[in-house]
Amino acid sequence: MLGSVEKYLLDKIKVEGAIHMTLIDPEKITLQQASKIVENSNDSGTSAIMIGGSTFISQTHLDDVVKTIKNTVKIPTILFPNNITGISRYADAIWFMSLLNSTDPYFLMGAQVLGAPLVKKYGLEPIPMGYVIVGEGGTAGIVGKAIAVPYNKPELAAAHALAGQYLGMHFVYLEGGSGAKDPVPPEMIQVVKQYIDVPLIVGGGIRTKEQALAAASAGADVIVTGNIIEGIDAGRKISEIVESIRGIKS
Ligand code: 1GP
Repeated sequence: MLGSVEKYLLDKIKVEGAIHMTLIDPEKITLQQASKIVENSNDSGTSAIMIGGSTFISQTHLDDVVKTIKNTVKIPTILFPNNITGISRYADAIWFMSLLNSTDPYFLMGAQVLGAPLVKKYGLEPIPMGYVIVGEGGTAGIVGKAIAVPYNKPELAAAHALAGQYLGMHFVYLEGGSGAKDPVPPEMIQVVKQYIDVPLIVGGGIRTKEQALAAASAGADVIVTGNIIEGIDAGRKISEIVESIRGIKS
């Protein structure tokens, strides 16, 4: 049985083609900023708000950020945790993820074992996702002790993604790293997409509608942007991205 958030995402991808999600890093913002950012993205057509960062976050602040976001938008809130401290009872769902190219068992299965009982206790909807760090990998790659797959080795990224699917992950995420100079190249997205049947999420360094369109045309089902919401005119930028990828079916 699929949970309601996962069903919503799958239906949206089926009907609309590639969709966009907004990533909020609670470490970087105050509550006032959170509410302003989300207000801006309210009419932008973004499909869900992901909440998570790569380093430490106070649990109280995370809870407050999630509550503020939930009071401001109707779309689902999905936790994107880097550790068990990234779990809040106030969200709708959680990417229940494993960092497939981590060299540390903690990020493959350790944190998941510690977090699973909390997910159940809080009634969060877990959405199984295989997370693969590629390219520069950014802070997520360093903190997660990943051996990042270089952009010129798309078949290796595909092998990770397929292994994730075979292990039962419902989504695969190719992560170029927040703020990456170059987003995941379309060639890598294309190769990965040929291997897997589950929806493909792509993020890291996507700043323009052209980059979003290139990723969606190559086969990304979900485009995630984080950094751009912190800039001026964020709502308009997100609308442009949403519009550019609408109707692109993989
Ligand atoms: C990071 O993929 C996301 O986890 C988003 O990256 O902040 O560069 O948009 P940006």
